[in-house]
Amino acid sequence: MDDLPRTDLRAAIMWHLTYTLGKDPDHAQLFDWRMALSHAVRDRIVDRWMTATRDTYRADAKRVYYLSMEFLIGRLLEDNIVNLQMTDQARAAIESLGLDYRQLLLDEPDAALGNGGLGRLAACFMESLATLGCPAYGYGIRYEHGLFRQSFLDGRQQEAPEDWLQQPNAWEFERPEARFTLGFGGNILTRAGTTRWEPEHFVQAEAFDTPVIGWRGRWANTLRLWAGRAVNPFDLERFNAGDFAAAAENEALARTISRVLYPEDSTEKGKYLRLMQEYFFSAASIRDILRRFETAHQDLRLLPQKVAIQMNDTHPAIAGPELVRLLHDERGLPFDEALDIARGCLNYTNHTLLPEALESWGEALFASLLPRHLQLIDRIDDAHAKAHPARRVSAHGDGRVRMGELSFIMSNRVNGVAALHTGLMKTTVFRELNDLHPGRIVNETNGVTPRRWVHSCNPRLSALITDTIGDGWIGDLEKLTELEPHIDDADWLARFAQVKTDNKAGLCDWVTREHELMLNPEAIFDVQIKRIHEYKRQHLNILEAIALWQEIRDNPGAGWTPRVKIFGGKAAPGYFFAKDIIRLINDAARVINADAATHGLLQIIYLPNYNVTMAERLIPAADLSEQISTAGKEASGTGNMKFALNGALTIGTLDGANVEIRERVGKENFFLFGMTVDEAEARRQVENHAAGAIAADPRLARAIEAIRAGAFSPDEPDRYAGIVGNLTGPDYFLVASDFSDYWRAQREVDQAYADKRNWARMAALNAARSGWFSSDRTIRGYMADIWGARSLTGN
Ligand code: NBY
Repeated sequence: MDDLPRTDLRAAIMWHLTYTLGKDPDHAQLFDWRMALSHAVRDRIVDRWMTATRDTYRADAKRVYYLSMEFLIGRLLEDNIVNLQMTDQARAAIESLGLDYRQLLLDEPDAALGNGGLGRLAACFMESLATLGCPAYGYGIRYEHGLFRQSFLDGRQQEAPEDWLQQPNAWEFERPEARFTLGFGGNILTRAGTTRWEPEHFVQAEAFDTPVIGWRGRWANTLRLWAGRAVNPFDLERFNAGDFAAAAENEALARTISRVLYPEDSTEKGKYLRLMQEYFFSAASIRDILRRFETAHQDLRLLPQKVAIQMNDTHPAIAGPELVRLLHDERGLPFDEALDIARGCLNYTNHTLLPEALESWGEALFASLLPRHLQLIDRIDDAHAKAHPARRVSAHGDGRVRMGELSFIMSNRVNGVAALHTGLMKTTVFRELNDLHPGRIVNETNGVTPRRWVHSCNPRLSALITDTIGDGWIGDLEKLTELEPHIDDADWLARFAQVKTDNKAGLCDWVTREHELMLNPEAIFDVQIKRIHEYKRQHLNILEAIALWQEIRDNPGAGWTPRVKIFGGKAAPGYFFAKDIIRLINDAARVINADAATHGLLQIIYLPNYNVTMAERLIPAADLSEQISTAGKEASGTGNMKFALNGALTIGTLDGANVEIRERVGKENFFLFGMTVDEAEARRQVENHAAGAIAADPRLARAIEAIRAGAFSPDEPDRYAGIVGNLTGPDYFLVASDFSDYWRAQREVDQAYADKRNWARMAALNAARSGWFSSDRTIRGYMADIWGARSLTGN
């Protein structure tokens, strides 16, 4: 057996094909080649990874721990190749083997361990933490099944299990020795003044580590995901007695904990297994953090100097009481000291103000699973009430345990994810707590990693930018402002416009291949991709499309700007209104696309199974980014940033980070419409506001009437009675009241697009001025304002 070749990538691929995959090149499939390349790339990460770990120990540096139920990673092979700056080498090696490089990259399944923005943010943060050389660990769950696969049957969403681990995962290292046994249920014993929890059921958490390499390969961190394992996997007694299924029952139950990602991203379901998952991953992570700390330190009071823990939403909130329990019950520190230490380490990011999304648990369910934690939460509440006697805000009360309050009380810093959202946190859900703890709430506006969301996904744009200003922008995105002077150069602007044209052509090819549909490449590519939600208002978008269709039919010769409306996104399986919206879009698309009268002028396509990889295809080809949530409801948005960076113009409301995007790109380069937060609040108080808006806008009235009369569901005319009833009745998200202004803004888009040159100029200004929305900038903010962490690579 030859040694593994260390420098020649092609030879390393051949080596791994033989010795890691056990395949003869003559019989190797695309999968085998991809695995062989992945292993060869992984080898090149590992040395860097181990030195980074050693450097951290040696410097005794503060470590950041990012606890998140979700990491929406997508594919990793290209990310890793790009960050190691091996793209040319990898392509050449693969092509020399007679294979197609892109095809090989596309063979990798998406790691879809998240629902949407929250999970994707965690993945961008991991990449930026490594880029900045900040010693950090991501902690989460190694779900066997990520977010479900979506397909359409007669326009209706169908869900099928996702299976990314059917194939071996080249990036992870299983750590059978890194296990913690976790308890559930049971009793609390008090003896001689000390209290201990004696759980009844036990499961083990086993670690799987994935290295995360930063830009230019200077630093690597660890993403540690926990998998459920049985303490006693197999009951030999039962097996010998002939009860084979029961013999393996323990194992099956334990594995259930990490079996599936819950697909609900906005309504709190209060499920028993969900709370088990939350405790499982939080408790395993906290134990791992303490273990690592105790290998270097004896004095637990130093913990806040060495450890910063970020809770991504309230899902890991139980980490607070668990840390207090370990310090107090298990290590014997006085309760108040344990609480102070825990609070010195913990921080909490809020991602939503929607009341129905705030986690809370019935106390009976909570006590049945975590009896000791409920007691400790009461003591935490008491300590808080003692320190702030004037007002009573508690985590436990009225028969419920509220994770938002718990997280806030247990945190050193609490942050929102965009300026508007952070302001609203202070005046709405956390008003009282903010009064008690002024200064605890801070803002850290979201960002996205430029490596994946510009450089990799948009190679044409990346090449143009690098050709213009050098490649420094990839690691320092605010350098994009250096593009501005070139925008007035007609030749340069033509090249910029050509990038979009080529990307659109590429998307057209893909849509034709995959969906047998021809898109008009001259049209505005108008894209709304995100989870389906009433507050995100995909129904506002489709209503406008229907009204536009009717208007074009009335007046076909009016010089319409052609449009392709592209939708993508999944609905939570139990969110029936969202599923109706999906079906309506598909029904309307079928009728409108078949209409010869509007052919070439208006097309609607709903791409099934939207995921990270699809976003990477769509965003570079978009002209128009739909960010049309009801003001005050979208905490930030991150898709909005990706579109702007890739030269799409936004049509949007004053919501979330749209506000900051508009400030930066300039209001003349942004299509603003709709009510402000205050106007929306006031509008809701107006009696029959929806009916009033409909009566005042004949276009809106006609579009709703078409839906009501079954124009898009002739076989079942009242199919959309629910949607129509909502739009004409309560309309909490103010679709009707914002419609007229949305229509106006859309016609401005039409006008602007007709002037190709000026459109390109506006698009280029969006790209040049959006560099602030890099997650590198966001992470620097967390490091300085929240974690007190420093870079070990001088970044
Ligand atoms: O987090 C999103 C926000 O809606 C978006 O505005 C923001 O940009 C993004 C990052 O800060 N929230 C989100 O994606 N939430 C979830 O995916 C989610 C998932 C699970 C649950 C709740 C929300 N859950 O309760 O299980």
